[in-house]
This record gives sequence, C-alpha cells and structure tokens, in this order.
Amino acid sequence: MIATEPTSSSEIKSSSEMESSNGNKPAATDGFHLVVDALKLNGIDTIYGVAGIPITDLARLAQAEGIRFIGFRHEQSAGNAAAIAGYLTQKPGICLTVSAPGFLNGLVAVANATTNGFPMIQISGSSDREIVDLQQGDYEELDQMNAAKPYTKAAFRVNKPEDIGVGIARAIRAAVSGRPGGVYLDLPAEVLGAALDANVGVDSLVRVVDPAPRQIPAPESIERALDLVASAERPLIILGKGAAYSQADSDIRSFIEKTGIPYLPMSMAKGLLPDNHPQSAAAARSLVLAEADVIMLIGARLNWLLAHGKAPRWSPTTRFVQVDISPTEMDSNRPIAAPVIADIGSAMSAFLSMLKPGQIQPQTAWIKTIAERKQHNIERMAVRLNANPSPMNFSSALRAVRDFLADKPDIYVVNEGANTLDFGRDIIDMQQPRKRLDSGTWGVMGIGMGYAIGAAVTSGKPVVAIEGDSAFGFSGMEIETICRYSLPIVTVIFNNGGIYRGDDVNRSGGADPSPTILMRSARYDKLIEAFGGTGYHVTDPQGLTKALAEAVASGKPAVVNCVIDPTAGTESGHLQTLNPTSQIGSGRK
Ligand code: ADP
Ligand code: TPW
Ligand code: MG
Repeated sequence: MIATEPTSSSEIKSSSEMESSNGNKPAATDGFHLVVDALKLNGIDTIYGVAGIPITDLARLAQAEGIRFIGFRHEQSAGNAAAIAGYLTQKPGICLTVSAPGFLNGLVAVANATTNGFPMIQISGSSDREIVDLQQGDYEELDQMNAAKPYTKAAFRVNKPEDIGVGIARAIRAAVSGRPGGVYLDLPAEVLGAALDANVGVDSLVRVVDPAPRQIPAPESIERALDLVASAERPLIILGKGAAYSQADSDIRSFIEKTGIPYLPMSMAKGLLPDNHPQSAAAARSLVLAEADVIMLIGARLNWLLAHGKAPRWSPTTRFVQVDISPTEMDSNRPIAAPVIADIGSAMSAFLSMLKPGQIQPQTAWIKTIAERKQHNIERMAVRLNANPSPMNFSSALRAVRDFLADKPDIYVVNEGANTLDFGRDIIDMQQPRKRLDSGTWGVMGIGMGYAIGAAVTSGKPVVAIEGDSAFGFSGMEIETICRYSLPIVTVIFNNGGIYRGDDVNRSGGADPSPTILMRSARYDKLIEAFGGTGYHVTDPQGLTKALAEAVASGKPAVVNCVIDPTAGTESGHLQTLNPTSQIGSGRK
C-alpha cells in the first residue's frame, strides 16, 4: 500500500535538493523534479508511458531517480498496463503521455479503467494555457482536462509548480478511494519547467495518509443481510471483480464455506476460490440464475454481463443482498432488499463475526439439484472438450491450454477475443485470485498486450495471453515492448482468420474480403522473430502443449500462432442476442 505516515520536509530525501552554490541563493527545484519526488513519496515505483514533448525529461528523470519506466509503442497499451497494475496492487497505476494525440490515445484506457473500477492516473503534459484557451494553435493543442472529464472519475490540472504535490495527492485519493477508477492529471509544459525554491518545493509535497480508507458497514445492514440469506431455500453468492480487487480472499472463502452457499464467479473473480471447489455453481450457471431465491452480490454489478438481473434468465421474485463500496450502485437494475455499503474486506469480517452458529444451514435439496445439473453439463462439455477435430477448434485448443496450466497456478492468464474469450473463460480453470485478466465490463478489444505487460512487470511471474487473431491486432506492436524488456509473456494467437469466423464472404461477390475477414495465412509467429523472440506455428493440441511448455520454461517472450478451424466460431461469440440483424438479408444466422 501507499505510505501512511505523515511527513515533514526534513525527512524527505528529495531529488530536487540541489546544493546552493554560494550559500546565499536558495537551491532551486522545478516541476519535473517535484513530480518525481511526489510520486516517490507516495510509493509509486513504476510508470508506463510513451515519451515526447513535453514529458521526455520527466520520463528520464523518473528513471534516473529509481522509478521504473516502461516505454510503450502506443499510449493505449501503456494505459492498459497501468490500469491492470492498479487492479493487481491497489496502488494507482501511472500512465504518462504527451499532449493532444498521445493524451487521447491514453484516454481510452483511462475510460476503460473507470468503467472497470481499476485505479490508475494518466499524467499528461499539455501546452500553454493561454494559447489553448484562446485556441491560437499551439503544437499539439487540446483542452485536455475538459476532454478527460466525462471519461474519468476525476480530472485535475496543476497551474503552478507549488501545487504539484497537492495535484498528485488528489489524483491518488480519487483513483483508489471508494470505487476505484481512472483519474486524469494535466501538467502544462510551463509548470513542468518552472523553477521553485527547493525548500518551498519540498514543503509543498504531500504524503497521502490512508488513501483508500476502510468503509465499515453499519451493523444493522449486516444483520438484515444475514437474516435475508438465512431465510433462503435456494441461496446463491455471485463474486465479482470488486471482490477480487479487495484482496479479502480468506474471509470470502471462509464465509462461503461456513454457510455452504453455492457461488458463481464472474470472469475476473475466477480463482478467488479454486474453480474446482465443490461449491462452485459455474457449471450450472443458467439453473442457479433462474432459480435462486436470494442472491448475494459481492463486488459484482447487475449490468449487461448478468442480463441486468432481468427475466427471462432471472427469476422476477429473487431478492438481493448487495455488498458494494458504492452506495449509488444499489437498485440500479433490481431492487436491493439488503444493501451493505462497505469495503468488501470490512463487510466479510463483519459477516463472519455476526453470523450466529447454525444461522445459515446448507440447503441440501438445492445443493443436490445444482450438483446434478453440474454433473450433466460437465459430461456434455467433456464430449466437446475431448474431441480431436482437425483443424483444431476452440475447445480442443483450449483443452491443451487448460491441461498445461493445471499444475501452474502462478501463471497469469490474459484473455480477449469473441469466441476465444467466451470459450477461454469457460474452459480454463483458475486456482488463484486475480490471475485472470480479460476484456471486462466493456468487452473491449485491445487490452491484451497492455494487461500482459502490466501483470508481468508488477508480479515478475509468467503470463500466458490467449488472444483472438483480431483482438491481438489492437495491441500487437507491443510485442516489441515485451521483447525489449524481455518479459516472460507467451502470447497464443487463436488464428481462425477473422473476427468470429474466417469463412465469411463479400455479399457483393467482389474481390475485397468480407468486413470480418483477416488473413488466415498470417504467420503471427514470425512477427516476434523480428524482435529476437521465439515464434511457434502449431496446428494440433499436441503442438500447442509442446510450444507452451517450451516457451513458458524459457521465461522469454514468445508468440504461438495457433491455427483454428475458420468455421468453428459463432458470430459475436456468446453475444448473438446483442447483435441487431440486418433487414436487408446480409445478417449471418
Ligand atoms: P464484475 O464485472 O466482475 O461483475 P463489476 O466491475 O461489475 O464486477 O463490479 C465490481 C463492483 O465492486 C463495483 O460495483 C465496485 O463498486 C465494487 N468494488 C470495487 N472495489 C470494492 C471494494 N474494495 N469493496 C467493495 N466494493 C468494491
Ligand atoms: C475496441 C468489436 C468484439 S470481439 C472482436 C471485435 C472486433 C474480435 C473478435 O475476433 P477475434 O476472436 O479476436 O479474432 P474470435 O475468436 O471470435 O475470432 N473494437 C473494440 N472493442 C470491441 N469489442 C470491438 C471493436 C469486437
Ligand atoms: Mg478470430
């Protein structure tokens, strides 16, 4: 966590304390130094970014002062790396960008972080206020702070160097307190370059005390929730990525095991309890959503990923407990009978301490019904999983990945695509919390290499990124970044020659490929060879297993071009219902 003790100027070892040359003149500092000092004072050890005017020297200085700088090929990936670093560490990830276009490139990642509840701060250089405000046409001119506001949790601008400390403190608090999110901090070039008396500078810095304060639940809210759950005949717990973020892993597990309630993990909450846990209802998902009478949401929103909690997938009579740090999340889709407003760590320990012995009894009939459905579904899925079609399909390729990862719970899994994502989520079991990182709340493409880099840099652990061929393309150039920093990332590209499928046709009969078609003959494995990494080209599950084993054991960057049957996928993956079908007959069934 971020340092928590108060500070005084005497205890700060500042990069900006320059020796006074004549003993009379006070030593000077400047905006660049103050930014670095403020970040270091608050425990920031890594910056993800792209250098250029006016922040090149900021990046250099940060590196010189011991902050790790990871330089990317595109700001969106730098921002995604910062966001996932924030999710994994509970410290705001920092993304540094140049003005206007660099800023805008990074903004997509900040917006995505805000949507997902990941704490990050985009710090961007900007051009002179007077010129921007009068729209006189500066180099890379843009009113960045106002552009950022609608997409961020908070946006700040620092207008004088002595406010840098406060600006960074406010950005940190905004990013990590309450529901975490993306924050924008605007640093005009003239503020970065402005000189300031070094002592004044040191005194202006702020060490943020308790940036994400615990939010203790009201005891009556815990009691109300326990009473409701105790009255249930068919209770269910849904764990979301807020639960994973909270790092209350052992209390969450104890509560689930003590009460015997079946649970369903949302995709990034997989691994909070191991996926093979007997109480997991993941393999009976439709049944439990439709039939549960009381559902306890823990760090999960009733958004589109849960069909808004609405019929026909959900029972209209289900009653809800919702545990969330954000009070305004309640009743957003379904009425919440028992809201618990708290951080999940505090809520779970309150549940455990207020739970009376025997208050919640395992509901044996319900548990038996779920077990039977699980068994049935697992058997059905096994038929698909164990088949060996040639060419490979999503199931047979993912079986190889699943089996390879089974005894390596430490490995991070990044996953994006449509079919590649949907099958990947269902087939690959997770055993540890926060090891699965995916397209998240927006179902966005382009997070792959950024998340992989953020996870590898913060953890030092290996990452396997399972990418649709389209998904990979959004951040593919970061393969060079991965090689430049020699990160232990193995990127497996499920190459089915397109978005969803590789066999779509041009309805005009013309020579251009269909809008969803990509090059099936593409040799993504050769891309990484240009940067000194290792490429593999595989066409069957055995080849995939072998490539994974070799690449992961090497600890070096690798790309596996994994050839998948172009006819294996479905349009929009599992989201066909969201796809309006054309009235003019061009829609794929
Ligand atoms: P999922 O997509 O996995 O269902 P969401 O991102 O929709 O998860 O929901 C996460 C929820 O968790 C958000 O409503 C957020 O406010 C909440 N949350 C995040 N961190 C915490 C925390 N530390 N304590 C309590 N709630 C949290
Ligand atoms: C930023 C729309 C959703 S899924 C997808 C796109 C382009 C790619 C699916 O093809 P892929 O997977 O990755 O090859 P597969 O296995 O089904 O073949 N732009 C953004 N985000 C989204 N979600 C899209 C476009 C989309
Ligand atoms: Mg594809």
